Amino acid sequence: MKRLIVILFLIASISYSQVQKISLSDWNFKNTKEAEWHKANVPGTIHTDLLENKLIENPFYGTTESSLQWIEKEDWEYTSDFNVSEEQLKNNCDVVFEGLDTYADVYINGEKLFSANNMFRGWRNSCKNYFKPGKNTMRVLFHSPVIIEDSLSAAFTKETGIKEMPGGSRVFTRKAAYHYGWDWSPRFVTCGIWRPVYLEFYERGKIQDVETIQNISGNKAVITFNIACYNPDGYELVIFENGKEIGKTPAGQDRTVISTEINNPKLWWCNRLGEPYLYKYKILLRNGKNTIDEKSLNIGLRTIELVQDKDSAGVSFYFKLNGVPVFMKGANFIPPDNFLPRVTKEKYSQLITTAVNSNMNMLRVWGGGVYEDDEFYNLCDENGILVWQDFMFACSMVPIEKEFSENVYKEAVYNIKRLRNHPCIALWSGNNESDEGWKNWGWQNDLNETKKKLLSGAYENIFTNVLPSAVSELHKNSNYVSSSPKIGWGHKESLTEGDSHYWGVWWGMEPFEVFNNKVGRFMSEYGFQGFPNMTTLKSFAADEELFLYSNSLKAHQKHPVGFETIQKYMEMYYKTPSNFSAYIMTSQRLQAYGIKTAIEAHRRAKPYCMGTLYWQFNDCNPVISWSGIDYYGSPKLLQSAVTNAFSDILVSPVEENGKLRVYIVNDLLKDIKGTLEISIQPFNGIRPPEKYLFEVVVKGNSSEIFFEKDLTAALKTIDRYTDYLSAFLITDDGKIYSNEYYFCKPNEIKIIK
Ligand code: BMA
Repeated sequence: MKRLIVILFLIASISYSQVQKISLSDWNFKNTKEAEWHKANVPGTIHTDLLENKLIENPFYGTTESSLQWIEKEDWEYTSDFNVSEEQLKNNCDVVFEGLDTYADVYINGEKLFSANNMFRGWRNSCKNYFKPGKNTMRVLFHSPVIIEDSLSAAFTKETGIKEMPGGSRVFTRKAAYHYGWDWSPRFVTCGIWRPVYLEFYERGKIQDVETIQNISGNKAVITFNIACYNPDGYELVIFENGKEIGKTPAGQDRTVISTEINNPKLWWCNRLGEPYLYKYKILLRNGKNTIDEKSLNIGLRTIELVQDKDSAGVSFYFKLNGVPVFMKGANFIPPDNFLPRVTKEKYSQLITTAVNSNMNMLRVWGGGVYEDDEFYNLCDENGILVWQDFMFACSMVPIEKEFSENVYKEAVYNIKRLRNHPCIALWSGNNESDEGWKNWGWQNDLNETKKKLLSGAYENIFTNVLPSAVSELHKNSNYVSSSPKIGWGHKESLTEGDSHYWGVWWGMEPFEVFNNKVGRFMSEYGFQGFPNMTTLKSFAADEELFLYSNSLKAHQKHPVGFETIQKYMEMYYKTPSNFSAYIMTSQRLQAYGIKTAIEAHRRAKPYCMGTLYWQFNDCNPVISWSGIDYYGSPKLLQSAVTNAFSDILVSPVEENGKLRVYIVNDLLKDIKGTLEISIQPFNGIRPPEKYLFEVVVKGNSSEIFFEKDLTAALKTIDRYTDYLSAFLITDDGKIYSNEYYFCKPNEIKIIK
């Protein structure tokens, strides 16, 4: 009875003037060439639907990937039946697809509503006139992306005489680049309704979009809400701040601007530097007591400025958060699955929690993936993780057609509007390594001047015109760079100006020690592979396949010479075990050792260098890759190594310029007092340690040398192979930061002489 009353109350309180959102979740799918329909999951992908229906094997298992390549060449269709009432039909109705991957025609009751051609855009279309009372049918027809892009590519070659677009024919489709395979991803060119789809019925009002602009000066902050509504009857807008009504105004037909002032605002800070405080706002569109529509927003008050100033060394690259230069510590984030609708809120939460616990304050959403789901950015807001957001372009040039750049503009508008109110967004970046590719990877070799001009013109248009104009128009006070890195790693300027991807280690086969010298202004990529843990390997390889170069392992090593590279470095630094599980652990030790070396070098070089983001944070499939946490969330040794190397205070011993030095890097904004204890001693304890004790004051936001000894003199008493150095900073408030230093490579250490 009680339940019945509640239901009756609910029905009574839903007046039709309210915006009604109805998810379409009951779908079937089939290959267009076949007759049989199967149950589909929406949001979903064709691969996961085929898997759920047991029509294919697990795409990640063994060598299955190669046998599933036929899927990308087929056309697939999805249908859903749903009811619409006479009552609902009196209202306006939009059908909203938050994501369609990629070339899709959408029909209602046999009539075409629209066609989609961009995975990164959401699609809203008025559909009232397509509906009838009772049963209605929605049909979505997905065309094979590879067939379309191959024909676009052939037309491009015919028109321009250019053999191939740098990046290949995938570049003609606005779809996640890693779907086509990457050096850590299998190739699954999937399709599907990958984000939620729903109907929205509304009668006489709707909040369409809210832009917030903040102005913080002194101890006052002003937030301006720029609200777009459909509002033919002039309903009022009411704003609540942390649950309290703070303003009310009749809403305009089109735009309404409301401002609110906050005295002594609590600022939003990144992880480890303060609280990522969020003011909670709710905006209601109201007709008397009836709420017609509402929007919730969490606003973090902060300023974020990318400083690129000429200086005596070159050009700086650092972020000022709330006016303070902040050293960025983090990694490159890739999509957490090949099949994106499987990425749950829990998965995002696990990843962001790892970032927070690893002392990170920034993640770079890399341009060959996707603009992540809202949930990712909400978690970054709540946890103080700043986001370097690439636009979705990686390692390619771009098509020359006007339609392409118009499509990109619409994609930029959609995503900037979706993300601009998040305090976590620190930077918009045009692309990943396309500028570097154009200048350094031989893409221009076979091109005459006219062809070069054609391609560079299209590039310039997108990255120095279309995208930055969209950013400056729609996201006030934000930052934009056209490409990451600014200059390729083969050029010396890559270490003196802008951000840098340093791949001399790994791709260039240079030893880890080179990380100590190749330090740029902001290290936005560098990395080294490590095998995932045994349970992860066992998830795709049968026991008898658990050895190097087995078919299953080869299918999960996507780098052309990945195994060989790991092996060469292992021989440089460790004893190569013959036992497979010991080999895996040694590869993880090797990876951790290399990346620790890099991070410490970058941090010691502060403020010359002001950021370090290693490649790569996570995985999209169980694979041998550069990640610190694997597809299942299982950490490699790298993750604990970076947690230590990213700690607020780092004690870092090093041999440099003929000296033995111990640095202390303090990323906190306050001075730290304590005792620095250094001891140099043999592993076997046959000699008493050489000890040094200093009272130290480590200035806030600094990196300084606190111990220095001439190396030749020091080596008179130190034996490189049997001795090690340990350094402890014991702060006056009782915290301990420590590090160890070996005077030789790990495989040269002699514990007992
Ligand atoms: C970087 C990235 C990716 C790649 C990684 C490892 O340059 O931008 O393109 O996966 O190197 O090779």
